[in-house]
Amino acid sequence: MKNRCTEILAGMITRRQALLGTAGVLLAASGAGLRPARAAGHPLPPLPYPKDALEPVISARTLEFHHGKHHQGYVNNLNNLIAKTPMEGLSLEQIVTRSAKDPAQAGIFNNAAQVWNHTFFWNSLKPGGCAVPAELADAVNRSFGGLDALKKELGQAAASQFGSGWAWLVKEGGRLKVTKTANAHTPLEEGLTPLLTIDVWEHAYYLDYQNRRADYAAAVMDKLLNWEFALENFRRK
Ligand code: MN3
Repeated sequence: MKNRCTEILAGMITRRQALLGTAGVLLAASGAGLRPARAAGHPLPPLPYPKDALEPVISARTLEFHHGKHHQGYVNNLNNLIAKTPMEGLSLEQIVTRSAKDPAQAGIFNNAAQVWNHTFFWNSLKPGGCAVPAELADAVNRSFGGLDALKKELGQAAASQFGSGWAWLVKEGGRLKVTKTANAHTPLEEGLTPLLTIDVWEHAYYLDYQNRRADYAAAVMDKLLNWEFALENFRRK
C-alpha cells in the first residue's frame, strides 16, 4: 500500500542512483520517522516529470503505457530472472555489461539493458527542452560542426535503425558521435559514454505518430532534448 508520503519520497531518489540501479535504497516512512529500507530487487524509477508534461510531442497516454507497462515489465522480468542468482547483488550497470558477454544470459541482458535504456531515455527528455550549455556546445561544434549537423545525423540514425532500437549521442574519448543500437543493445557494451538517447521502438511513438518515426524523432530533437543531462554525462570519466 502506497501513501502520498512514500510516493513523494520515492520521487526524491536521485537521477544518478536511479541510473546506477542502486536505488534499492528508498526512504520509507515509519511510525518512528524516516528510515532507509531495502526494496526487493531493482525499482521502477519514477518519471522525472508528470505524464502529461511532454505533450503535445509525446502524449500522456504513450507515457502511461511506455513507462507504466513496458518499462515496468522489463523491471519485473529482470527481478524474476536474477532472483537467487549471483546477479542479484549487482548494480544495474554491472548486470548489463556482464550479461552482454554471455549468450546464455540473453534474457537477463535484454531486460536489464531495457531497464537502463528507458531510465536514461526519460532523463534525456525535459518538458520544453533546453539550450545546449556552452561547455557542451564547444564539443558539438568540434565534433559535428554545429547543432544542426548533429540533429541531422541523430535524426538519420533514428529513422534508419531497422526494426526496434535506439539512437544515441555518445562520447568516445573527447569527441561526440552518433550511433544506433538494435533491440536492447546499448553503447555501454562498447565502453562508450552515452549522453542522450531516443527510443525508436514502435511503442515509443505509434500511438502519437503511427508509422511516422522520422517526425517523432524530429519533434523530440526540436522540443524535448535535455542538454543539461547530456552535459552531466559529458563530464563523466
Ligand atoms: Mn521503449
